[in-house]
Amino acid sequence: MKSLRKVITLDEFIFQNEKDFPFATGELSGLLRDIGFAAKIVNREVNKAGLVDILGTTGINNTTGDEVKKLDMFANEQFISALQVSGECCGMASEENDDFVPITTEDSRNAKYVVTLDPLDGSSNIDVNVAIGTIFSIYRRQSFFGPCRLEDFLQRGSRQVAAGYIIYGSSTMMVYTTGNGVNGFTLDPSIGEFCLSHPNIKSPEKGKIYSVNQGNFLKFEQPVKEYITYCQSEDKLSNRPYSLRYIGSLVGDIHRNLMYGGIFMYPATRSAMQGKLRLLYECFPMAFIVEQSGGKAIDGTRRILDIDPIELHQRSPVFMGSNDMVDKVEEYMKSTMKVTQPTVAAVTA
Ligand code: AHM
Ligand code: MG
Repeated sequence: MKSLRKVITLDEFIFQNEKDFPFATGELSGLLRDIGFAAKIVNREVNKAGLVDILGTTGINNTTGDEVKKLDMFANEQFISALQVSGECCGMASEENDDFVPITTEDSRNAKYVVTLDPLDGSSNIDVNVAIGTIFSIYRRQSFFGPCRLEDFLQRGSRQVAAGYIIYGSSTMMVYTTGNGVNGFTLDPSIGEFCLSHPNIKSPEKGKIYSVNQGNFLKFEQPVKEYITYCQSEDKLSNRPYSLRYIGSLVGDIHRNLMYGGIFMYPATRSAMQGKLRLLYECFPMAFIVEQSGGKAIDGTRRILDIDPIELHQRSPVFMGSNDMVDKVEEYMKSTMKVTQPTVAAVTA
């Protein structure tokens, strides 16, 4: 007879794990459940994207200049309203909004947490059925009470209490961490529940995939070019050349590399010295997940999670994934810096 395994739903898992945190009051659990619920609604609309008149652009540009698609706005509104009624969160900052949104209702204004959010990342892929995703981070507020303030959002990545993503792909998954490993849940559409499918995700130590927009090659800094050339060159011992895989959808690229091992890079270019990706909405949460799965995330020379943000929509170059690959690119970045930085003797001569 086929052995039966108990299905653990996201809600059950969150509840079980709450008991492992001493003094847990259930607020963080409530918040994670609310995010999971909003994700199901967004998933329903993403699945219908080809059918209803929700596709196409609004013609409006978001804060960082990208064209906003209708589905982005729907996802943004959906997550904002889920958080507004949650009662566990005093404000949120979204990639789609210029400024943070305080929640000032009686229930929420003194709540402990703030959330940062990229409601629908990779939106240029919506029209062509490629995986897209939602990315979120949760922080404990810095201010003590009353409406949240900017300082509540401008915290370094290492202060995240939880982070996760939802991937709307061939199946829909929610992957998250509360700093105690990474777990993945697949949405079973027949029962409408996220079920634990990938417990304790560990990214392979050694990767074989590099993910980068290679069209920008000529615009990259020299050490990045050299690292890419290293990935392409033959070496039996280290299993090179590595395979290039790039969807252009951060959640999809990171999720695949988490499963198979690899490095994701969005380096600085001549025209975008800070790269493209946003520190708060994309780099911090993904770096937290990657580190919690055993990997590493840097901006070239610094640990991503140690960067102190100075503005909500700040961007950062990013290199993250399997340890051995990130170590290698860091070696290239640091060795070139040593060569190009003038020594004290040279300066004083
Ligand atoms: P978005 O937030 O406007 O959707 O842009 C972010 C996306 C990421 O998902 C992806 O990693 C990156 O942009 C791809 O950029 P490019 O097309 O320049 O390679
Ligand atoms: Mg984005």
